[in-house]
Amino acid sequence: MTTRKAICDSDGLFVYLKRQRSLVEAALKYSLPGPSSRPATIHKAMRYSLLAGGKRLRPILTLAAAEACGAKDSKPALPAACAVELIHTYSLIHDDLPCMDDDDLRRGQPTSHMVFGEGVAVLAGDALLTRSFGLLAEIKPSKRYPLALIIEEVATTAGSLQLIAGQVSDLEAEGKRLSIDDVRFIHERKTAAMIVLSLRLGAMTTNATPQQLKALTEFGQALGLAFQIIDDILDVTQSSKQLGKSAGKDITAAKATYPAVIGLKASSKEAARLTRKAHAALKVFDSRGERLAQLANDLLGRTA
Ligand code: GRG
Repeated sequence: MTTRKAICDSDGLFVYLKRQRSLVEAALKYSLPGPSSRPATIHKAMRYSLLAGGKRLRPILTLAAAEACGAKDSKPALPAACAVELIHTYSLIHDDLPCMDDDDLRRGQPTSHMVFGEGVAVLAGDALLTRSFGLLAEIKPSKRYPLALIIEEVATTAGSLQLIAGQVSDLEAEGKRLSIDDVRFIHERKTAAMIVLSLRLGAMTTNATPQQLKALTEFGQALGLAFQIIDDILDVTQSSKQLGKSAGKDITAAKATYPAVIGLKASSKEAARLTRKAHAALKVFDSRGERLAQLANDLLGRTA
């Protein structure tokens, strides 16, 4: 049996991430109509935001979850991995719109509406979300998880009870004094839900056992919250150049964040505590959970 140490040594995280990113990038390129498909503007806009880089965290988590559940090959999980990245990119395009966060920089380049105008940016987001369901239809369902169940889960996560619930609560919270429970409510929906979904899709396409699915859900809940707390911290401590998006916006817009409510030091401690909690959830995977554990550590230490 492969030991934890053997997995780390055989392929360092840096090499692993590079390989997984290029796999995801190649699949994303083919996931959309070509840039000259008529009308070219919408397809250019979709590709502009989707192929602008980004960490590709969510699809990488989908693939890593599949591996943790025993997948020998990334292929069966790839349509789901691409689908979560399309949904994530749609949410970024819409979040940047003047009627939302009104941002002009994303993934190190001008935001969609700055380049294509608001109308096309709204439609590019809509079209990415719609296309994600087309990709889900390409999943070869495993025994335990029929396609209808997968689609229902994605729709619920991207819908008014999770992702959009987080965004609405975030908009309504601007300028208000919130408790840490209120901030957690927003972060769990706006950020953690998509991270949980990414992991669960990897598990479901690999016919995970209920125990494995539960463990990945717990891992994702803790990791997702830690990820957003770190994002809040980086917004205060890093430059726009470093982040590839506008830094310092949370304070300007009086956003509900962990540092605003409990301070920077306590926020860092909470992110570290949640990362330890995420690690604990991986117990059931033994050495197969090592990649996910490494990813959680990497995210805790990230600077962009
Ligand atoms: C449905 C309009 C609409 C919004 C949904 C997800 C969301 C709410 C808005 C996106 C903006 C935002 C600040 C979300 C929080 C999650 C987050 C930290 C996103 C950035 O994710 P990264 O850092 O980005 O993984 P890259 O560019 O690396 O993919």
